[in-house]
Amino acid sequence: MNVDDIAKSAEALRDAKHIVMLTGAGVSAESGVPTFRDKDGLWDKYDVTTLATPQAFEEDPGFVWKWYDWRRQKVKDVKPNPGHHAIADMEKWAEANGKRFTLVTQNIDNLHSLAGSRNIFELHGNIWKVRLWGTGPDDISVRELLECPLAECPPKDDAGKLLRPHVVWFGETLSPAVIEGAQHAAMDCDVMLVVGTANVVYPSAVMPYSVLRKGGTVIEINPGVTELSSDATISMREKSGEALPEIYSRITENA
Ligand code: BJW
Repeated sequence: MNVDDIAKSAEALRDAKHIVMLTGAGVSAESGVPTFRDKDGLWDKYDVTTLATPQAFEEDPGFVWKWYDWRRQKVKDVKPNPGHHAIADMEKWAEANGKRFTLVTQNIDNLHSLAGSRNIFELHGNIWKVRLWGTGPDDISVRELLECPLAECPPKDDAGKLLRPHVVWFGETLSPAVIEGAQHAAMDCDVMLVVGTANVVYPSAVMPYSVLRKGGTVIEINPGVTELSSDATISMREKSGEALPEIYSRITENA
C-alpha cells in the first residue's frame, strides 16, 4: 500500500469541512457482489438492453424480474465488508468533529445502510424496494418488498397491478430529490472520495469534476485505472476494503 497516498488522504480529510464519499459497485466486490463492467461482471454475462431498460421491462417483466430475484438472493446473504464499515466509521468521526459527511452511492445493494451509514443518497435506487410500473421514482407507491425468493414473478400489488424494481435503468431520470441532494453536496464539499466506480455513468460521473473545477480535492480508490485517474488529486490503485480502514485508522490516530 502506498503509505504516502494514505497519509495525504488522511490529512485532507482531517482538514475538510464537508466530505462526500461517492461509491460504486467495487465497494461491494469484497463482499462477493459482482460489479458491472469488470471481467466476469454483470454486463460481461448479460445484455444490458434486455435487462436494465424500461423497454426490456415493458416487453417481458417476468424475465427482468427473474434476474432481479436472482440478484436479490445473492445480496440477501452477503455482509458489509471492512470498506463499508470504514465509511460508516468516517461518518461518525466527521460528525463528532464538526464536519459534514455525505455518502452518495450508485449501489442498490443496501450494504452501506447495513454497515451503519446514515446520510445516504442512493442514486440508482434500492434492490429491496418496488413501486408501481409506470410511475416515477418519487411516487407514493414506493415500498419495501423483502420476500426473497419471490413467490410470484413478476410480483403484483394487492389490486393486481404490476410492480417494478425501484432502481434506475438506462434512459430513466433519477429521483429529483435524490439527485438534487447529491449534487448540492458535491458542490458544497471540499473533499470527495471516489471509491470503486468506473465513473462512466451519468449524471454521477460529472460530480468529481464539479469538485475539481471549484478547487476541491478528489481522492480516487480503485485497483484499476479509470478515466478519472489522471485528473484526480490523489489516485491510488488499492482495494477499498484495504485502503479505507487504513485511512480511517490514520485520521483517528492521536485523536
Ligand atoms: C474495486 C474493487 C475493490 C473492483 N475496491 N474498487 C451524458 C449525460 C447524461 C446522461 C448520459 C450521457 N450519455 C449517456 C447518458 C445516459 C446514461 C449513461 O450514463 N450512459 C453511460 C454508460 C454513457 N445515463 C442514464 O441513462 C441515467 N439517467 C439519466 O442520465 O437520465 C437523464 C438522461 C437520460 C437519457 C439521456 C440523457 C439524459 C441512468 C443511469 C442508470 C444506471 N443504472 C445502472 C443499473 C442500476 C440497477 C441495477 O443494478 O440493476 O446502475 S447501470 C450500472 O452502472 C449500475 C451502476 O450503479 C452503474 C455504475 O457502475 P459502477 O458502480 O461504476 O460499476 P462498474 O462495474 O462499472 O465499475 C466497478 C469499479 O470497481 C471498477 O472500476 C473496478 O476497477 C472497481 N473495483 N473491485 C475498489 N475491491
